[in-house]
Amino acid sequence: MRLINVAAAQLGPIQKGDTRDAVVSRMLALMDGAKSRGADLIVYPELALTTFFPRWYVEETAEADRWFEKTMPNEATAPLFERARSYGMGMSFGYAELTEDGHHFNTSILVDQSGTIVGKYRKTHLPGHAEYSKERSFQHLEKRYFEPGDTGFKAWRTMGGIFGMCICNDRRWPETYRVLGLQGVEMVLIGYNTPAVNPLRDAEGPSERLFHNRLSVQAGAYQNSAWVVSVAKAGIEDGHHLIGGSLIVNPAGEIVAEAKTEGDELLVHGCDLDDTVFGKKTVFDFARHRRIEHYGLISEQTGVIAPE
Ligand code: CDV
Repeated sequence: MRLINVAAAQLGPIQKGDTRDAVVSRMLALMDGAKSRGADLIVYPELALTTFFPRWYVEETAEADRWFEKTMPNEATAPLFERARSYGMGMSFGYAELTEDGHHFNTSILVDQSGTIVGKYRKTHLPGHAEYSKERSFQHLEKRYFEPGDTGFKAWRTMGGIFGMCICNDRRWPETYRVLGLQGVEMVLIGYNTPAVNPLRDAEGPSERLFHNRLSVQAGAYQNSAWVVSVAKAGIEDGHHLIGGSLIVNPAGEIVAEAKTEGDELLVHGCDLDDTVFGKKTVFDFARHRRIEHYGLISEQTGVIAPE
């Protein structure tokens, strides 16, 4: 048995005017709660330190730099690193990263139980659009403020297992989990900010979005025989509704814990990393069953080319 007690730390809404310090205080309160429930690892959502700023259009993108972190850890986040280290707790959270040479990424980090950043992932699948959109009832400007990530989907051996990360929209793409699965990933950590409605299609509302969240995460877990911990920033943020529905899913694809609120909420579950072995040695024993001679299109072609 290789037990890791994981805390999915869902955050409720963060308003435009909220300071980093106020957010970090809430994150620390969740970490204290996780400690009292014996957590070894705490997972926070995408862009955990700020409001979901890609919903706001600014003409000069440099004005959006105030939402970005130039270093990590930094003054605002140092208390998270210190407390996690003092608790011997691993940690993962997302933030907007501005690199020294001026690149902008939607990033997540994995911090081990000694407080060292052992993994960094930059979001690959950026949804939304780059210019102001009149057709939408609200903006989703990730393509304006971020570049597609340059890290790819890497897995890291740490904390007694093999861990990978992806961010929000990445969770909807089977390629994400499979690239991690091919590195033997045992636990995938995901953070998300998912608007409760589609700005182009009124019919797609909160229950459908929660369904797609479960569907994607459960499929990714099952098809790669890995634990998946998927954590929301939720609730009414700056007047805009984000779904909750944070999940911990086992390697059989079953939900073992699910958030009930749209506020700050902790899910804690003991995950045995050895539970990944059965699926990896049977139905999803990739080395025995995959037929890569038929998968070429997946990496050769981006969009659909229908038969004549
Ligand atoms: N932050 C995101 O990546 N959100 C997308 C929305 C735009 C659909 C998501 O996949 O949840």
